[in-house]
Amino acid sequence: MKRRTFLAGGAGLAAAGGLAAPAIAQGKIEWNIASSFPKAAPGVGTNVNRYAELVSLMSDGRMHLTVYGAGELVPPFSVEDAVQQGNVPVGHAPPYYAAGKNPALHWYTGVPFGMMSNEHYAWLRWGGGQEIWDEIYAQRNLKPFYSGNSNTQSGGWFKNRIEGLDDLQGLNMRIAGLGGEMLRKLGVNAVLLPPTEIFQALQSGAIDAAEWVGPMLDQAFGLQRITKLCYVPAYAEPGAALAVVFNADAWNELSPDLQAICGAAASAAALEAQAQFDYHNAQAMQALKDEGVEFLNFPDEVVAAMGDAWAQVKAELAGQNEDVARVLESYDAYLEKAVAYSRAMTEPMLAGRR
Ligand code: PYR
Repeated sequence: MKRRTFLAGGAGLAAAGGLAAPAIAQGKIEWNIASSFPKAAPGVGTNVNRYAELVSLMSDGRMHLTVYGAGELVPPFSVEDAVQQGNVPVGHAPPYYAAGKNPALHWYTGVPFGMMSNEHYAWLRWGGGQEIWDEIYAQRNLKPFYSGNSNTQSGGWFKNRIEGLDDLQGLNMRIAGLGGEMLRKLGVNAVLLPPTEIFQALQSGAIDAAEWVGPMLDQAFGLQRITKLCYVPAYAEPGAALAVVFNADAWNELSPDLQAICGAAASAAALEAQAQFDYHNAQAMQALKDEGVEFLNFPDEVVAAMGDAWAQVKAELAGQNEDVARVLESYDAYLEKAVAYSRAMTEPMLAGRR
């Protein structure tokens, strides 16, 4: 692949359609960062804004990232492609929005019945997950960083009650990630719409149900104005990670101290995001209940069928490419121990709370 220059005169990006500000002026790096999400959205939008702010503060203004939200520079599901092609040096997206390129990317956002946010970061940081991620992304000239997690999501907003498996047949549902593949096996017509189209599609009747994130973001997007039935938790998305991704040529042109700052800013933004989701999801859940929303659990037969369907999806994907096989081996090795640990520590703790 032809290498693109990001710093020397800014010619690379300027030539690519003027999408970015000139890369360097008087020693100052001025780059754009394109997000998959509306930049005013709580959680996902806060995360990219805070990342850019931290980079600027930590570099004492030597590096400035201008944030562009969903669709402002590139469409929400094309962020990683745009970064790979060098049309923008940095992106912000959940890796599974690019899983059409490689299904292994699903495990870098979240998978059904998989890791929750704390476990996911533990795997990335200490369990070898980041090393495999770096290698997979290097194939596409990208350098990824974990920048946060929504924590366990809501299973979806449904227009009608789900009392058994029959109620899923033929249901048109917006859902992201491998949860969509899992539900397809149970008769759901799963569709992936960009976040900004969910409200309209649910309101118009184009879809009968929608999974987005969790109480804070679902409330911000107004889903409670369309239906009062919200099923929890999302077995499809026990956690969903966000990432900041650099074009590797751009990354390699940064000085070591700026590289360290860009990495540390992602970790700091991740910690803040986790706290923001935890705090405001709890607030929003109560506010939504006060508005008449019912938080319901999926019936046992539906949960059991989802588990079986997920086992099938996973078995089908396992043989698809070497990256999936490597990720699965590493991910599942830690997940097994993490589940045993949380059964011993977290579940009794939660059960004992009054
Ligand atoms: C979604 O698109 O559903 C996310 O959770 C990010």
